[in-house]
Amino acid sequence: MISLREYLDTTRCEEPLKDLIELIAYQAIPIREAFLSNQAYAASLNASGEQQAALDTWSDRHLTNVLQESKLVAELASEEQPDVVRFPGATTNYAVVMDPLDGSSLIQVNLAVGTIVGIFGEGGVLQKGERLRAAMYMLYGPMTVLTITVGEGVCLFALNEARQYVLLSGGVRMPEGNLYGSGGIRPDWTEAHTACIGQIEGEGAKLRYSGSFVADFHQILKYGGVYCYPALKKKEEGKLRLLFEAIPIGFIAAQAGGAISNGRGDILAIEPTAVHQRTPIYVGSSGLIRHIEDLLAR
Ligand code: AHM
Ligand code: MG
Repeated sequence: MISLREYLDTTRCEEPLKDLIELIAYQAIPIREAFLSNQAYAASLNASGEQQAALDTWSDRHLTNVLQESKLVAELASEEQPDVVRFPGATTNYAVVMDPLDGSSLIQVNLAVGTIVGIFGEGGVLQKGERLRAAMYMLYGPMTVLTITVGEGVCLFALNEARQYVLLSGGVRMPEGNLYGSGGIRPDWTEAHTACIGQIEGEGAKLRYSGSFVADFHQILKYGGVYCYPALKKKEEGKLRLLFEAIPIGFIAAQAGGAISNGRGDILAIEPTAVHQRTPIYVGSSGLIRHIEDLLAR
């Protein structure tokens, strides 16, 4: 059995980066525990008799505190916070971008949700995705699975009974496949996106969409296909965020041989201009993403 640290020791990562990755990965344990303790059980109040915080807010505060206390992070941008947070006491230059709990509307119905994180070296949080040092997500499904890349391919780890991450598979490759899921509702889709989806459905694409980007992407990573959240008629930039959702997941996709596009080109090459910038997303098998770019250009 290969632990997360043993794997990281085989990579080119420096010690503080390994420490930071491990620290973040193991926050899956308290976040998962919070699913139980934050539950609105019938006829009960929490210790102080107050309404429990929403889990996405709780996860954001928890991760922010842990990162600040670690002194391993200089700058943080979170989907749950309006502005970039700077930690003056930091001993490194790492900049972290995160969606503390993606797909949080699905917690109520006990479907899989996840935490998405990207780590830059020096230069702050407003950088192209291709400059990430590491990207990872923890998926809270039947198992807690960590998908991680440090730019040397993609590995999957699962938390075992001893609450240690153990390698499930290394050198993960995304196959060409025929699953697809698209956010937004059809009346809001552009003509180009509607035609594109009609075309790939005609070619045999099969619908899979849960409403949790992490869970939907994880399925695409394994079986191949495409996850999309397109430009909408009245919202050209779509819904998902460039920094917190698109680039960490896109970096993982690219490291697994897949691709991420805004419909015209590589999202990882976009220079971000604002922390909460949004982007249309097509992420999945590289052949299918190229095919979709061709269809959208027609
Ligand atoms: P969130 O970060 O507020 O949870 O929103 C992001 C989520 C993604 O997980 C998911 O793919 C998408 O929003 C679903 O949106 P929709 O309900 O419009 O399909
Ligand atoms: Mg999200």
